[in-house]
Amino acid sequence: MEMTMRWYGTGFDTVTLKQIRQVPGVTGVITTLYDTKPGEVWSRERIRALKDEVEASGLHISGIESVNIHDAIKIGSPDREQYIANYIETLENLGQEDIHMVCYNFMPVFDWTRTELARKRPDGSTVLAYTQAAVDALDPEKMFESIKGDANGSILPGWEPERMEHVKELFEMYKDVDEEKLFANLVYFLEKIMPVCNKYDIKMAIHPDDPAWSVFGLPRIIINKENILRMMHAVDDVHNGVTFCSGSYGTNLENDLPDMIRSLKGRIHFAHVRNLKFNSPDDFEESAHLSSDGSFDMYEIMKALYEIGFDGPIRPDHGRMIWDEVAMPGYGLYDRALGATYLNGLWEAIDKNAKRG
Ligand code: CS2
Ligand code: MN
Repeated sequence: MEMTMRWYGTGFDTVTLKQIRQVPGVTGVITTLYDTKPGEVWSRERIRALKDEVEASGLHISGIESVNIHDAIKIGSPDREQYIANYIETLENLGQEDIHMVCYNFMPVFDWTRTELARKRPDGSTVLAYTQAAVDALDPEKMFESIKGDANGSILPGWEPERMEHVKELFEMYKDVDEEKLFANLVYFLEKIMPVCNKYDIKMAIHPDDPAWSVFGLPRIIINKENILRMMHAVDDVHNGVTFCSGSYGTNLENDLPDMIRSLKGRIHFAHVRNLKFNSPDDFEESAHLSSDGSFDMYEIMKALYEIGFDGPIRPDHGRMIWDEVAMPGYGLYDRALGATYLNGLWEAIDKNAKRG
């Protein structure tokens, strides 16, 4: 594996490449062109400029998170052909710039959903949290309004204000899309992009739905072992792969994370590793990465990744806000750096133990 951190780009991220470079063991970043809209073609020039900037800091681009999918593709409307063609062109440009891993998601309307961006914990840190009761009581159109005040002035991934202004219309467009239709639209998209992925060896890595169940009545499919394996078989090409995000699959306590990892051997191209602390099955908060701070056994998760021979990029996922840092919720420097170091420590121990037999 290669330890990486997510970086949103100059002008969007409060964390600098120089700071990331100083986190021990981190050699790459997972980045994006944050100001492009879903459906837009990424030009080769812009990709090259991003690459040059990252490389000048002594790091390199380990993959893209995300090239977002236009709603027309998820809905399956006639204009999807144009958006798929644009996506292929973006992949072509990424491939020509020697970038080989692309993370994306197939969630309708909202990307991840949390009900609080700054829940205070006993140690004074703040974390993202989710309570089902709050979602049930909320009008989806107000969701964006209700959380944006806690975002420390940043634009949250997947929650771009321009899109959120049209939430009502978006819901309307998805009204005939059920789980089966969404799945068929995903397969349709993947079949169309596989040739360019094969040509440039680009590994597509789908991010799970977060939380791993339907919210506001919208269909959600990347939620458990059965569905993800169905997707892997439907398009049985190594370039159709997975971002294994422990914090997203882990929202459903019925998902056995190490078992899921083992069942996806050879198809995990990217890993997000973070912990959650459950206060009840439908109230959780994003704790520190350490096993003892949350509900997951992080050692078992890392060991499963090690045992399947995972060799792609891995990153700490959301971190807590600590030491008075002001940053995009989940994406401060300090707690993610602690997370990266902890995950590297687990990996070193697992590796040495395995080698000593
Ligand atoms: C990420 C997702 O910040 C996060 O929760 O894990 O936003 C992820 O980047 C996207 O779903 C992938 O397209
Ligand atoms: Mn994730």
